[in-house]
Amino acid sequence: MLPEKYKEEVIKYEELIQQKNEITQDYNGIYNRYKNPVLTRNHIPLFWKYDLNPATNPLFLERLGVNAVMNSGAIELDGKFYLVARIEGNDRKSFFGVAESTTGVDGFRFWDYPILLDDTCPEETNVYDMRLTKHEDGYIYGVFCSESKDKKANDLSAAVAAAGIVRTKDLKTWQRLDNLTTLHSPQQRNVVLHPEFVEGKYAFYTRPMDDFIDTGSGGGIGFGLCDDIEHAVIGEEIITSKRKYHTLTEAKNGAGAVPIKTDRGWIHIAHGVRNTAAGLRYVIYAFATDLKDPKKVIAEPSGLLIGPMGAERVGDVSNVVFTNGAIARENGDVYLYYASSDTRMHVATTTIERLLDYVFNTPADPLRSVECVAQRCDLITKNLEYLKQNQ
Ligand code: M1P
Repeated sequence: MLPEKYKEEVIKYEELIQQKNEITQDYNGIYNRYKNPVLTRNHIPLFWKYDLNPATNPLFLERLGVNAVMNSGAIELDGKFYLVARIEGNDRKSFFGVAESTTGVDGFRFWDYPILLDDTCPEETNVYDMRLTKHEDGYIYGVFCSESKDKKANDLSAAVAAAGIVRTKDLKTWQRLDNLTTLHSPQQRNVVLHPEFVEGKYAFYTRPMDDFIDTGSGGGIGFGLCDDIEHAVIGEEIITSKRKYHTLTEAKNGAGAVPIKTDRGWIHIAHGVRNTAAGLRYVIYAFATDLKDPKKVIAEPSGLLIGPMGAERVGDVSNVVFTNGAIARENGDVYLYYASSDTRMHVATTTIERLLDYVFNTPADPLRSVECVAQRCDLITKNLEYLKQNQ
């Protein structure tokens, strides 16, 4: 017999999954935000957390709780929306699970089992933040952070971040490949595989780092080529989107979603980090690169695209929004998936047309207050003139 409490919890769970999402009142013309997160820890199936058998769990206690569902890779397959979410257990270890929806803004439901990766790295303690690339070679690649203890450092929390690589055709069977080796960067996180060959090679956006938290001398988002995806090695990493003083990327930045191909260039949705008295603040920003040379930045709108708002500001790591997945549909609709405060997943919807307008027509950051005011005064003057003539 199933416990009565289980039946009550199933009703609450089904109500949550079937809850319709709504666009909020916030307007910026660039994208819509939504009232409800698309994935939270409450979206985790009860049978992942409870032992349902009263003989072994007479008090119906949660046995393996889940703390957060966040940073998710995203992909559309056969008209359905899939998120490969980072699920963090109460034990602090993260793993991946596939959640599926027909609308992309609500109704996400996890498949019965999380993804069990091949155990090929005995040193690996944690995995997280998978980016999903539909590559022109026919595979879907998942590139994620593979974290191990740094045994050389005299600090219990010291860790080493590397990029793990898996591939699949159906999100069900995954083949683990060698971790990425970057010859000139001791650590890597936020690595993204470009969807097309560049100069006949696999192309990765990297994030050169000297240390697990600090990027140190790493100047921004890197770009490197490799011949063999099964044993991927990158030599030179050329910086594409640079970190800049007194901007949102001052402390660090990192590639986010797989770049979106448009007729005017690749649109990149990334994250930038600055330090504050309250700790690191993570926001999402966008830029465009050249269609033929995807490392060459051709448009850099000023400022942030998405920043944490309202309840998004609070969570396990507060004041953070982070993206590692977007879906651009054939009809031009774009779904940007982002996590808030390392706790839950949201969606923002827009279109290629609006993203292109934003990326190419938002003025660039002049980098100094006085010039930023001049930029704004120029807009005000034009608007006041226009209002005078049209009222
Ligand atoms: O806690 C915020 C984010 O911190 C890391 O991002 P970065 O490597 O740019 O510092 C990641 O671990 C990410 O998972 C996390 O959301």
